[in-house]
Amino acid sequence: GQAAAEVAEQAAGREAAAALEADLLAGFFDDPPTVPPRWFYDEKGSRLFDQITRLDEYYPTRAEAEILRTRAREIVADAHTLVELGAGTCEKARVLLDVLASRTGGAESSSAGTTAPLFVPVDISTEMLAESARAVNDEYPGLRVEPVEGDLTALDGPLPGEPGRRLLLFLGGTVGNFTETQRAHFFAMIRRLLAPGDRFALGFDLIKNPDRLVAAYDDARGITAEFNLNMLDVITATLTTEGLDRRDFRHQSVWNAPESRIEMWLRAVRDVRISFPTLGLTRTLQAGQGIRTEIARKFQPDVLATELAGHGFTRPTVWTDAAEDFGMVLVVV
Ligand code: AVI
Repeated sequence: GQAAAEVAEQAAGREAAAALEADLLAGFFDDPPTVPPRWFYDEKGSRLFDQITRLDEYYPTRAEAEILRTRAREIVADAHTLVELGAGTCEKARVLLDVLASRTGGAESSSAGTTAPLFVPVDISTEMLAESARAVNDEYPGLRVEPVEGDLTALDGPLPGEPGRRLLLFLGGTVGNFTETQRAHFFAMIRRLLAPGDRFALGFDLIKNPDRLVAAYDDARGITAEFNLNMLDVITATLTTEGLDRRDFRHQSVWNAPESRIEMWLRAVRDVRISFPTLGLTRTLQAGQGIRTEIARKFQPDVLATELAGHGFTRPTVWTDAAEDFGMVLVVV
């Protein structure tokens, strides 16, 4: 009943506070201070990100959709299971699900003794996962849907589906939000999850004119600024803080050419002093000093194919959209 729900909510709140404390200890007291991007995504942050994907300035979502649309058959090929990491609303994978569902006899094939193709959305947000899995289930009666709840950087398998006929998807260019080390861990984890014959499709953003890159992360309507500043609200809602006030910060999007990445910063507009009583720690920032909240690495077309080869993936295919704004690499185990 209600009491049980409250207890569960309190436990989730304590867990979130502990996770945020660990993330702050790992980066907020460094120079520069950093907070990982996962703290953007409370309900409001997820809604703002959804708006970002439809902004004029934010081309990645549309460019990737173009690749998926034009290459859907090649990407799905003879896969029988489609696993999507960070599936969210499952919107991006639909054009691939269309192919997966159409190619099979649906109910016919199951009566013939073979199982229906399988879709496995993986996401950390339980509610969104349940909701979008239900929607896919209703829309594609010929598919089985088996949602998996989990942190996509720490999956330990085994993955559902027939080994050798699985296609793992990691879309949206989220790989760009990882550091080089995080990326190496991630690729090693993916390789462990997959079996010979399984394939992996990865969407990534391409290097381009810095003005366009900066604008994609600093739109005229200020949606991305609000998305960035919302992180401070998420922090104060998750943990007891003193002196942390979003009015003391402004959003900034910077192209870091040597690192080939966009960086999102929250710049202090005056001297601030932020305390975390449960950590017993205080951090001061002078006016102009910033907190780095996200990196978004942009790649040369072949870089990830080469990195993936180092992790035991073979036979890379690389596609881009017609404007060459965004790329996708497909590799085989
Ligand atoms: C989720 N990720 C791929 C987005 C990106 O483009 O790096 C997050 C984002 N941050 C600001 N705008 C979008």
